[in-house]
Amino acid sequence: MAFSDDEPPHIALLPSAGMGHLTPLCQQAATLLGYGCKVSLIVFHPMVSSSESHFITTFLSSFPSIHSIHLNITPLNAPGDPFFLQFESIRRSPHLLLPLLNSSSPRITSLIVDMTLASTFLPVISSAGISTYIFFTSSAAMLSLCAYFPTHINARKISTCDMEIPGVGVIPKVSIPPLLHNPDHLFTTQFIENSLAFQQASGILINTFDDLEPEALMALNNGVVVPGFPRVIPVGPLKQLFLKETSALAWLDAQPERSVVYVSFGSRTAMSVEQIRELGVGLERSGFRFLWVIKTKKVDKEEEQVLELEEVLGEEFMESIKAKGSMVVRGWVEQEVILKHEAVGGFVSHCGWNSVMEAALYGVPVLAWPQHGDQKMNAGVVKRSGLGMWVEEWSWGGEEKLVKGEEIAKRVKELMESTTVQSSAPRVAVKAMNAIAERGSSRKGLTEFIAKLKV
Ligand code: UDP
Ligand code: G50
Repeated sequence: MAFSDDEPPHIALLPSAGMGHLTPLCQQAATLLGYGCKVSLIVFHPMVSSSESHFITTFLSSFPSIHSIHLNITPLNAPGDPFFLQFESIRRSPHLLLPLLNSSSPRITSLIVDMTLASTFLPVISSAGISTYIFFTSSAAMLSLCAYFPTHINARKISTCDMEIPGVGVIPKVSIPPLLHNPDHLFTTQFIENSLAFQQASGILINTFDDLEPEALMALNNGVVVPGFPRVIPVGPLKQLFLKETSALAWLDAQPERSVVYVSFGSRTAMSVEQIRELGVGLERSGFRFLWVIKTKKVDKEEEQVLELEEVLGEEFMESIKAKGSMVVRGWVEQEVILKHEAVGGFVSHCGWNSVMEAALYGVPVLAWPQHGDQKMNAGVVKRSGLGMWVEEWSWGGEEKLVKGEEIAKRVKELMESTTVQSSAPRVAVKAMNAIAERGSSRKGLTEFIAKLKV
């Protein structure tokens, strides 16, 4: 892209904690670099998980022209979700960033900040004369909920009932992120403050595309959800980075086309041992070969201190998995490589938004099993778009009642054998590819965004 006076805009990106936030912001950084922008990435240390530290090291060495700004923060010593606590420590650090932004050369013209950090960074950055954009790493459905939430709370005082989002529809109480039912929770106060701060932003970039979520995007951009809401710019699916090979590749290469079920609940979801065992039974009884990534701890660093897989699943089961040619792994796999592989015919997913967008890009049918947070909102998108199916009775990760192996087997078979979902998911991939092709909606949105950045 050519810039008017040969001076490209200098954009700084500010990711938040967790792979689900770090990955999309880095993907966006790589894309902007490809468009000829000067790009800086702000990195806070120490990070919560080993996956984040490994990822950032590989990313920065793969893109040496991305300038990195490293800042040290003091982790909060308090009980609670380590990722949410890290959000909070970063949220308390805008003063560390300000002098660096002011002294950067060439001058930083715009900042793209993760939505979880918006309310504390936006006022400080804007006062330095830098235009600020939000990056929303979840679905447009979730953005509409987030945008409307302060109004909903004001009208109802409590969030214990269904929520009607103007232009989007009624969100049943059970689909609202559970923490939002507690108005005193740190996550909820951050959520409301961020939502209100969005209104001060110059725009909101989001990893989705027009054809995937037309209603929610239209309602947001027509001011139906919140009058005067900033422009929401869908830029997804994001550029895949393919930083590493994955250990499962050789195994996948040996499998027939569309024959494997890939099972993963993202980077930070640990299921109960009981539910893991039922899932194992279900996968086996489905009769399909599977590639299953198991996590028993929320933070990967703690994974070494826990039970061996044999202890979780039983030696007999592990033997039987081996004999039938399936694969169980613990720890990190390169999901992009797996979903792109032609041997994969279905994805049992928690519906973290990045996973949903990756499945959409490669047309892999999803069996949605939301575990917490925004994942039911995302599972709704999976179902409505034809990308996959969602068994709503399973509830949050089988938390209220264990989902039995028999039931899981039935649904996995349905996922792999249903001609409806097996043909509708690839159609979603065609739309995803169109969105990022020349003259596609996401490509257009991004080009217009870059063109508007003042130098
Ligand atoms: N991911 C991966 N390998 C793993 C687990 C996760 O590559 O073993 C990637 C996945 O492809 C996605 C991100 O990490 O890009 C996880 O984000 P998502 O929104 O799907 O879920 P979260 O981990 O935030 O719950
Ligand atoms: C992560 C998580 C739970 C959860 C969400 C996560 C979201 C996304 C939207 O990202 O709901 C969001 C907006 C503003 C904010 C936090 C999250 O401050 O584990 O619900």
